[in-house]
Amino acid sequence: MTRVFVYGTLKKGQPNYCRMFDRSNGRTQFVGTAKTAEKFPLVIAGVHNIPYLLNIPGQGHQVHGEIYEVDDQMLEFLDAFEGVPAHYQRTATKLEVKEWAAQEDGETPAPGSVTEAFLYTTKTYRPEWTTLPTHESYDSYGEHGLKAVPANSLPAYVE
Ligand code: PCA
Repeated sequence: MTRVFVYGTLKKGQPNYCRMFDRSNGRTQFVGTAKTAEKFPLVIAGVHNIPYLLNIPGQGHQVHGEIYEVDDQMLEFLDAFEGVPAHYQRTATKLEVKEWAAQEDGETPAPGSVTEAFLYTTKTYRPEWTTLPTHESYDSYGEHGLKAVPANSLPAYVE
């Protein structure tokens, strides 16, 4: 199992959450909520209004999201779905735990403790995206009005 931190359309209540729980894509288990230990610019960009975490540590906000454990099949699905490596790259990052779900096995980190997981960041962003407003917590249905445009077929991030 691999830990993945999601901050965008894969979060609970967001448009692609269901994909992580489609058993034909693999298996997923919720682990907890967290925020990135470092700041990153989280912007909404492109014709599909997609959230992108620009790989520029130290700028923007500590970004809030959810940690899931996924099996190899789901990890492969997510990598393909996120357009790795052209659109996003899967990178490891340190996270500050907010709340941890009770697990049968393994320890329960205290709120505020640091853990690690993979997340989808991008270095292949357009230069002008660095001037977009940054968000602390993504919500496709938020006041910004930039609702994510559903992609019905892969690749999801054709510009
Ligand atoms: N999906 C991934 C990266 C951005 C997106 O919309 C996520 O939710 O973390």
